[in-house]
Amino acid sequence: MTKVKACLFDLDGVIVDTAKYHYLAWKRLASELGFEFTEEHNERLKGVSRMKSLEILLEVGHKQNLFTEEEKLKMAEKKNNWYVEYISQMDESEILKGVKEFMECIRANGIKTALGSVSKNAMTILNNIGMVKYFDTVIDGTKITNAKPDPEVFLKGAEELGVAPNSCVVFEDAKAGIEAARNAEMHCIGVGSPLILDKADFTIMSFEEMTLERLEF
Ligand code: B16
Ligand code: MG
Repeated sequence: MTKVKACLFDLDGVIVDTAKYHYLAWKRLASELGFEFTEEHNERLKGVSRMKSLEILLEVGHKQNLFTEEEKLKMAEKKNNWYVEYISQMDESEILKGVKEFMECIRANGIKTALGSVSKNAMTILNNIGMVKYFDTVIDGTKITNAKPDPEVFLKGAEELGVAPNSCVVFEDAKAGIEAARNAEMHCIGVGSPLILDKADFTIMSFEEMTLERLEF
């Protein structure tokens, strides 16, 4: 049995539900481009990088190959400006249930913690919700070159913590993130539906279900 020495947390969908703000901003862009973008479409963007998300959105609207790289960068910037406006209103009331209690418990028991997010806005969010102090290290979209499912974000986190990958567990809400954890050869707990996150070791619906005892593999 392996005893876990470090927990790596995804941000969007695990610590806070920023997916709703990403959705609002992408929907607004789609609407400007003249097509509908539904919540079901939005599922495909979870854990995916900003530019890859734009490609998926354009595919949904049958508008791929219509724009130059420069135009696409402008669109992504526009979406991000709206998103930044939405997240500037966030505060600690948006931290998902049980997250703080679980993190306090593991840290008190000597388990290290890292953030592993591909978002370039991760530090803004952590500052707004007052959670910077809960992490021994933060790896975000400004520190990596390869988005999930590439394992870079989690491998970098483990390296900075000085913990071997097989003693790490990743908490993830997205298929791409679970795949990244698997590619890093780490344990993985899905946050969300077991039907969607079927490659996780097990899933929880909320951190209120998590205990120290469940961190043994
Ligand atoms: P940004 P995570 C991801 O964060 C989101 O799930 C994904 O929807 C978003 O496109 C991506 O960050 C990039 O975010 O545009 O803020 O740089 O789930 O890895 O914490
Ligand atoms: Mg996520």
